[in-house]
Parts: sequence; C-alpha cells; structure tokens
Amino acid sequence: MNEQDAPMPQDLRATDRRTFLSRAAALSLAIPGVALVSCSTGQQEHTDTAHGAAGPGATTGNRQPHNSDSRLDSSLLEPEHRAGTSATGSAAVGAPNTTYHRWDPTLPPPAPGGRVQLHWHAREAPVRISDDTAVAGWTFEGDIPGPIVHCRVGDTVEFTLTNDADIPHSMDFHAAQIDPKESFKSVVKGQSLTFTYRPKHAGAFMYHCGTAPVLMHIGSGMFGCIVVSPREPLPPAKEFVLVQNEFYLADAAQGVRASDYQKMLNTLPDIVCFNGRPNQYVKEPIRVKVGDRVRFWVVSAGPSHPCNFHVVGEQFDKVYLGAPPGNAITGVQTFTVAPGGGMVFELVCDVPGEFPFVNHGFGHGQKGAVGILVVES
Ligand SMILES: [Cu+2]
Repeated sequence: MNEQDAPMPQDLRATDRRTFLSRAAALSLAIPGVALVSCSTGQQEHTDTAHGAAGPGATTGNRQPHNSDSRLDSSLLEPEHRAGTSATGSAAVGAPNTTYHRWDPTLPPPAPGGRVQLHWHAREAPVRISDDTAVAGWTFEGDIPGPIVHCRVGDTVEFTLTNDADIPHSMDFHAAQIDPKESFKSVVKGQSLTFTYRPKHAGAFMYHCGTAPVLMHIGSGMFGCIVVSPREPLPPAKEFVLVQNEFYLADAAQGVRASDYQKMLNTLPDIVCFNGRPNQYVKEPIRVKVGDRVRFWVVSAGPSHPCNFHVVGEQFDKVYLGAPPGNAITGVQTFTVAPGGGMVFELVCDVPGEFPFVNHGFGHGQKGAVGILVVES
C-alpha cells in the first residue's frame, strides 16, 4: 500500500473536509453534493446569529467573507428535488398554464422624493420565456429578470427581501457600497432582511442573489438592473434597459425546463437573451422616432458571458463606461459589457429603418441575444 492509498485518520479527514468546504464556501463555490457531506458531519463550527434587521433564521457566515454558508447551500434543504436543477418547490408548478408576456424595456422615471422603498419577495415560479418554453425560475418578484429600479445618485434605497422559497436567497446590489456580510447575507424561508444604501455613482448596475452557489442562483433567474441616474439629468432621450442573461436548461418535464447546474459549469448556454426572453424584440421591436436620442442601459447578468453590444447600421455617439456623464467614449461600433457589469450606450437616430441590436459575439446573438430598434419617420 503506498502512501496515497493509506486511509486518512478520521479527525484529519474531517479537518481537511472542513477546510475545503470553508474555502469553497468563501468563494461562493459550494456545490451540490459536497455541501451535503458537510451537513452530514454534524460538526458545524459556528451558530446562527441574528442581528441588524434580519430575522432569527438569517445567518452571518461570520468566519467567511460574503454570505456563503454551506448550511444554507441550495442543495441542502430539498434533497428530493431534481438533483442540480432549479426544479425546486413551486418553481415548476403550473408551468403549462403560464403565459408569455413581452418584458417592457422602458426605463421608468426615477423614484420621486429621493427615496426608493422596495419590499420584494424571493419566489420560485415558472416563467414562460417563449411560446414553447417555460423555465423553472428562481425569481425576485416572480419574473426574470426582476423589476427595474431607477433612482438618482445620493437617493436613499431602502430594500427589504422576504423569502417565500424553501431555499435560502439573498440580494446583492452592485450599486451599493455596504458591508456584504451583513446586508447581502442569506435569508431563510419566511424571514426578511432590510438594508439601506445611497448610490454613490451613476450607471447601470446589476443586482442578483448572492447565495451559494451564486452561479446557480443567477443562472436560475435571480438578477436584474438598477439604473442610477446622475443628479444633473443626462440629455433627454428614449431610455431602455437591456439585461442580457444565459439560460442553461435541462430537458422538459411536465411542461417546464429546469435550469441545469452542470450545464452552467460547462458555460455552454442553450439561450442567450435580452430581458429574459430570446428574440423578444425581434417579434415585438422597440420603437422610436427619427431624431430621437436613444439610451440603452445595458447590464450583462451572465452568469458567465459578456454582452458585446452593437447596433447594426448605427454607431454609438457615446458609450459611458461608468458614472455618466463621465467616462464617455465616442464613435463606438461595439463595446463589451462584462458579466456583472453595466454600461450606457447612446445613439441618435438620424434615418428611419429597422436596426438590429445584437450581441456581436454571434454564437450568442444566434441563441437569442438580438432585437430590433424600429426608427419611424
Ligand atoms: Cu437565490
């Protein structure tokens, strides 16, 4: 028997296992199965601590950065669900009767009074993303993406998350500068968590669930966009929000396709799209008039791929790389929005026509990340 075959002493194996899990969880990489082993050891090293506005079920993950706590891993609480997929709880219930709707990309006006109060629910729900496909969604407020939020720099955003789902969820706003261990921590079923922040910079910011494994939670639908406008308004424009995401889907079962964690790890998506529906703005375009300035607030939610944003037959007068009106570059054909990033794209429609807007990484454009901007005379 060589050294590698020798049985590891029980205490050493447990220590190594805990060390590995601690590191994996700290990186939000806890994976189904691995975390289950952690749970079965019965050797938890810290206890839940409720403080702040969190309920007693929320945890601090106090040995780890971020909110990753392997006891709250998505795989733990529903061992009967289809392994490694989003077909949990009510995520697939009623899917055949779920109707399709176009996701309105219009940027709503900023919240009045300098204060945004949001009370959202983390929900499992089927979401129909095309006539022939419903996905088993993990959602904020029942849709993919979650709602658009619009405020101005310096406004107060007061956010409450209530978790209606069996699996823990959380909220991570990229527009916030805040202690993530406190505010972005996981919330268990029936509990709520409130936090408040004031955005420091303007821009298109992603929000998403940050519960481990983050890949699974974003990949199953828990993401969206908060637009932070500068205090001094940008030039008048027709403003739209485009959030690109990928879907990694298992085969249909009972009229629904669940998100597949192993496919997410392989990063070869079935669908890439804007605002949660492949080709939706080809079927029902975005419409403006000649002479309009058009401003796209583009977020790439990933979970793993960028958006190489381009409008066929147009050039961007300006692309704000961040903090508009600062950081503008001009005369741009295509610019890449990183996963987890957001940028602002402006063009002026000088001539009428139908202008496709695409992810110019065409393997992804072909999978649904394409729409049409109709400019009417
Ligand atoms: Cu989540």
